[in-house]
Amino acid sequence: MDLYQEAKEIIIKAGEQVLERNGIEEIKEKGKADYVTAVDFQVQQLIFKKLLELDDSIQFLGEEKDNEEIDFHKNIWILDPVDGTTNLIHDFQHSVISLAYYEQGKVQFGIVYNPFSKELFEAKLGEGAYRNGEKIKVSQNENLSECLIGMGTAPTYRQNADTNFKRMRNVYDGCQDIRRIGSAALELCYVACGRLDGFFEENLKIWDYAAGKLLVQEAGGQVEILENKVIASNPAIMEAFKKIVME
Ligand code: 2AM
Ligand code: CA
Repeated sequence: MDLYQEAKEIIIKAGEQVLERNGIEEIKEKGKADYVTAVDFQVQQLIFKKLLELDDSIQFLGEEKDNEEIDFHKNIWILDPVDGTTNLIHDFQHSVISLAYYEQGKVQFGIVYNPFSKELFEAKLGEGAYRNGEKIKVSQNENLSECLIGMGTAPTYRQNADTNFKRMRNVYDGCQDIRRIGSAALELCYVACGRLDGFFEENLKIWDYAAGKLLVQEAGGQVEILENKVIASNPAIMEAFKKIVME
């Protein structure tokens, strides 16, 4: 059995449930601006049930569950059933399922699927990154002034808004323009395929970036996780970009 192929099929199938948005009106606020809907729970449940049928020895780490028992010395599925929940609530059509498989201290493969655009981003450790079967590469822009940068607002940490927006202003002053898509996993995929030259967000969780990080690296880019900040870009601008966001 090919765990990777099977997982991919499970994710694509689960995408149908995201598209249906059944139960989207059942919204809970887990914290300030931190939402979960019945769709998030249903999709997580469906995927974990299917993955369990594949191999019941692999642990599950998922956004919508208690992950206290996870042993990082053993194998783990890392799932965000809906990355971009606020987008899904508003039918903004930029939400993805993000799944990573972690073994021997490393993410071995990552799959990010946007059911709205039917774009599937995938990467296996050491084997490159792909979008719908075609190899992808990070951009080659060398000057930050020519770069399009994705930046998250870390919406659940409103107390940091002044700092976040000041940082965003600093990046904006140094680059061509900024974008805010609302799904960290998708933004990392956009860095991987060169639509964005860089991405930054603070206070992300492992399920937001586990798959996307591998995608960027396998597409020739760099990802640094520093002080709870995720910085991703093509290698040429990394130092200049990092300097601004870490100021
Ligand atoms: P989510 O939609 O799965 O919550 C938006 O700024 C990005 O940050 C999204 O990828 C969003 O993921 C993530 N995000 C927002 N609040 C979060 C939280 N409390 N924990 C983890 N990720 C969060
Ligand atoms: Ca989520």
